[in-house]
Amino acid sequence: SNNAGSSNSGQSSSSTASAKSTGDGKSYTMALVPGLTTDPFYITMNNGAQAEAKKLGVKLLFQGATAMTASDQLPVVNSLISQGVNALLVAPADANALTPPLKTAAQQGIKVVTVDTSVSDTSFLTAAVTSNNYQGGEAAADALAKASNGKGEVAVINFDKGVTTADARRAGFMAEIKKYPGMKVVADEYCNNSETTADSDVSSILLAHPNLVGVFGTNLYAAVGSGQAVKSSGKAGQVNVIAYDAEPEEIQDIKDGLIYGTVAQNPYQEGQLAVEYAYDSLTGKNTFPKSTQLENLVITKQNVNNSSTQNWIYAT
Ligand code: T6T
Repeated sequence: SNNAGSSNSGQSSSSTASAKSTGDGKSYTMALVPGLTTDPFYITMNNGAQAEAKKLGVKLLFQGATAMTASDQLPVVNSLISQGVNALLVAPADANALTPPLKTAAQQGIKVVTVDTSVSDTSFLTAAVTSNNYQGGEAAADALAKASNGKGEVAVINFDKGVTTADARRAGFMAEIKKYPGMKVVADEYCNNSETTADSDVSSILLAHPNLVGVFGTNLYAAVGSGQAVKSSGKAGQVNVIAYDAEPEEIQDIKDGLIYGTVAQNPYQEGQLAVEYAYDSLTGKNTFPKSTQLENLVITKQNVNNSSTQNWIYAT
């Protein structure tokens, strides 16, 4: 207790007091809690959110962990609630584990907006902003079927279980791939957001299924790791990788023929909208949609160099 100005304790301090002054509509403090702070997807989202916050004169914190787990997010969320932020924009790392503190926050008048991932019980949310992840999974299945002329064995490398985006992508993929009678899913695994695990999973799958024609990596870590495994097995071009997201490395992999295509999202706009809707709610303008699903863009060698595609590439 040597410096009141740097207090993180949640006790009264000047920064806590200003974050709580909700009456004037001018000094709102919001916090964006991403899935993980080091991920280009969430970095791009933060860029969009900060741009919108600046426009509206809102203070926006960006706080989270470097691992996408509920246990890493819980202390961050709890600390922001006790600091008295006006709005929490959060990408929950689990569809259920974050619900109790988020619900408490909403009961205290904090606007809770999920962005990217969400929660199973959405009743207490101010808004939910995400991409159409089910459609993204379907689009991945169509791209994989196209790349392999509608036949062959394929694998799915999911990034996590119990995360709404991951589960929706997998569900969309599994439903759509059934429409191709020649395609068969022979492996359905989880890499826990680790490129290294995705790499070793796919290396084993390639040994067990020498006729494999394709892999769907359901986020950037799953996809980049899958691409590495295909490359080191010497099967680039023979085993088609369909990725998710549009990190610069994935875009380069498409140009190099290591990844056949990717389902790109628009995290910048997700961040913008989350701030906008939270602000609208705080200022009593309740005309925004409660649930928003943005469109994806499938990027392949065909359109990777188009000027309109360049806007979809994530920041790092
Ligand atoms: O695919 C995105 C995001 O949509 C997902 O929820 C978690 O992984 C990413 O952040 C990419 O790493």
